[in-house]
Amino acid sequence: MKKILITGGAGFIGSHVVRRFVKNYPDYEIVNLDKLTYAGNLANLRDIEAYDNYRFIKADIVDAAEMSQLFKRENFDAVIHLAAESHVDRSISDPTAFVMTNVIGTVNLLNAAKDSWKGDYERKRFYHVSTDEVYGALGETGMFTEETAYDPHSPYSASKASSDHFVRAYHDTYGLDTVISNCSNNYGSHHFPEKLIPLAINNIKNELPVPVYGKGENVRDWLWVEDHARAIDVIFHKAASGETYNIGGHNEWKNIDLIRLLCSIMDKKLGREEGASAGLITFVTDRAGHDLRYAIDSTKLQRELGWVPSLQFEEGLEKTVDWYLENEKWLNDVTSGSYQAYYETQYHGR
Ligand code: NAD
Ligand code: TDX
Repeated sequence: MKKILITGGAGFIGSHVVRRFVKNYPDYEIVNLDKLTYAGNLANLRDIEAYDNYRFIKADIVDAAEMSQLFKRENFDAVIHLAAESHVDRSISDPTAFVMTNVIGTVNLLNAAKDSWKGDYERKRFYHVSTDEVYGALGETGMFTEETAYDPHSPYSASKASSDHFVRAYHDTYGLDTVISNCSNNYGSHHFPEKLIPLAINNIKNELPVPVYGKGENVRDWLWVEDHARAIDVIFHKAASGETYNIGGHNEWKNIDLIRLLCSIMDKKLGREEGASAGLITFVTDRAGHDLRYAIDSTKLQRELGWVPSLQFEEGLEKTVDWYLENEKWLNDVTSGSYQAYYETQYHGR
């Protein structure tokens, strides 16, 4: 029996991790803690919310006193920490929110874990979920390995890099059992439509302009979210204390090529003439400090822990489109209200 705190479980990746652990480990007690910001949505977990081994707590990781009381009361065996402000564009308009949640929130959890475990870290674990963006940007060649020096450029990646450093510092200073993974861009169901793929699906569906930053030359390495959740499962159970693993799909796409592929898939699904949706592509002002290319070398994870991605991108993208087309209510619910205001500010006049 293990009692595991998963933070950010109502978000995109967190909901896939919670679902996987609740279903695959009936003898674990899974506690999902989430503030339910604009990005958190309990509808993501409807299918598992009635499971006996699942519980939800609404709380803010920035509240140090609440985190401390919670850990003392619950006596968790492990933490899988995903709660974060996660959107680069929002970090450019409001960096402080990213420092609060991603840096202060992480330190609050580390302190609460350290204090409640009182130096006895046997069979305890603090797993921090991070991003490839901490490594900065690549040119035309090369890949990020676990040895690549940190070089974050956006307020988002700077806040994630800082949180990674704190996690390592708690391992090195206090002996806390920590693991970190740095993953590339995820895609799949339940992805909030402020990020490229779900935003483009939503706009193509509604025949709205599909905004591509700059010339669409930037490259991202895309991984199916359920492959990420499976990697987290493997690392959580098998990694040695203090380890770091990169997670990625060896699946690099220029943004413009990805959007063209998406348009073609959606033309077929929506019964539109081939090429019709590509006419919606609109080049807009580039993101400030836009990292050119990310590419993850996940050889260490494959070699040491035997994880490999399961799904080809074309197949995964088609599955993702199907999910959005079948879950119109989910999409309509999350794009009503404050989403409209965000969209107007982010893209108006761009
Ligand atoms: P998301 O924005 O979809 O979800 C974040 C969740 O955290 C939301 O449910 C939100 O309500 C919650 N949250 C935010 N602030 C909180 C706070 N102060 N207290 C408690 N809960 C709070 O993010 P995501 O895309 O699912 O990313 C999850 C994690 O994975 C993040 O740490 C992110 O940095 C990392 N990551 C994401 C990607 C990606 O492609 N999306 C890739 C690599 C790593
Ligand atoms: O409207 C858009 N047009 C566009 O061209 C948006 C929203 C994005 N883009 C570009 C910017 C990036 O090059 O598409 C690429 C992907 O953008 P995002 O979906 O915002 O993702 P990215 O900035 O790469 O960051 C993501 O991957 C790493 C997640 O949001 C992070 O949480 C994760 O750590």
